[in-house]
Amino acid sequence: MSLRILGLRAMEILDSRGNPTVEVECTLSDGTSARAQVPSGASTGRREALELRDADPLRFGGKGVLRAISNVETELAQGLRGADAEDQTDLDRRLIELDGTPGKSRLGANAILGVSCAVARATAISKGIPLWQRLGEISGLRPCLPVPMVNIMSGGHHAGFNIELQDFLALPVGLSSFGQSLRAVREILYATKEILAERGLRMTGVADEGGWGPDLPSNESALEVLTRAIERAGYRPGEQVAIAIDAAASHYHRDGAYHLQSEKRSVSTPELIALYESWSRRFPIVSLEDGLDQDDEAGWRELTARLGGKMQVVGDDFLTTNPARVRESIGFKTANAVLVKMNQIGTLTETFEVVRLAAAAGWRAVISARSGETEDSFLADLAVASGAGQIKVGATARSERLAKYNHLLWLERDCGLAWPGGGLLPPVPLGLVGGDPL
Ligand code: 2PG
Ligand code: MG
Repeated sequence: MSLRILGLRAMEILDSRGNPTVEVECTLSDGTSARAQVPSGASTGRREALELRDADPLRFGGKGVLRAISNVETELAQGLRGADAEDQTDLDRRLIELDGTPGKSRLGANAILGVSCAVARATAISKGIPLWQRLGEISGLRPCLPVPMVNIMSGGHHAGFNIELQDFLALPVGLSSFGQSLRAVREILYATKEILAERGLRMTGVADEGGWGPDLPSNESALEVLTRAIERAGYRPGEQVAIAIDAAASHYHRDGAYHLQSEKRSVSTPELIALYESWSRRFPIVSLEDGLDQDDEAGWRELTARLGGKMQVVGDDFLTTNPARVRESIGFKTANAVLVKMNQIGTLTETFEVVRLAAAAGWRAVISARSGETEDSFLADLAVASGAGQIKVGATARSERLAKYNHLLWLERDCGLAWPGGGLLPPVPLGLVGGDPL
């Protein structure tokens, strides 16, 4: 007899920033039940599916999610009662139809995603298979371990706009296992702390994703510090560990210019592209996310033409895990990689559709957490099942991040999964590693 959905419950829980978010519990006809927690971003793209919040100023400053909770327990529970839990595609289609809006704004993408994930997990448990395997059945993609793209220093929305670029990450492109890669980035995180302290940039806390949020003199200085930290930790920059940037450029783009206030200057699109080019000649950068504003289509095309041959040009706010946007971008050559965040689109089916589109176009995909995360390790299984080969979760600190990394350590040991390793990314041209002294 097929597995049916018996009931859905939801809870208003707190995320890693202490903001309310949604957790959904799904119970199946055989009595199995499982839960899934929904993350939440801070630097969100304009076209993301809607995260439904109550806007009641008397609760959590308006950030409560009781309406989303109630939507799960009433409309969604009634609408899905008796549905085939093993047919995730049909289930996600029904979720989309029940909502009935293009941006999932009536019932909330937070409510809908919670249901989509909780059903998948309950089904895995009921079938007695690991979650990554169940997600692999759904995705139809070839599973592999992901290389971790790890936050070391933060700026922008994640660190009070100390500097403008949001995320400076270490990407272990040339190590031979997930475990070794995790160790390397953890050592680089602490080497960075040492260097910052030597320069008098002590910090009392960490930024939203567990890395450091120092008051650096410029955006470029973060690249210089990170390159040195890779060396100090004993790794060869560019060869063993490279650099990824999430510029999150939409968040300081106004009136046609990018305002780098920490450096007291504003730059145009061509100037910013030239800056990235000059950085790519001096630092081992292999990935650039949201290098330009989410609406600067022409700029993205130019950026991809100029830098796409030597690095990943990744769309996050620009593409918002939206299959239609990704399809368009593939056609117009406005990027060559996509950041994949489940809650930007709201169902598992659409999330995997984006990865499949990327794979078919020869693009890369990076499975990503949000800056507001939970202790749920679902994303680790999703990354494996998608075969994307890269995961971005934040620093190797704070348990909402480590829940994913630590789970991947076990998957590496137990599941015989392929390791994409060094062949994953374009090599940094010889002679361009190390970064010139500033
Ligand atoms: C991003 C994410 C994660 P947020 O921009 O890539 O780093 O941040 O969840 O705040 O959108
Ligand atoms: Mg981003």
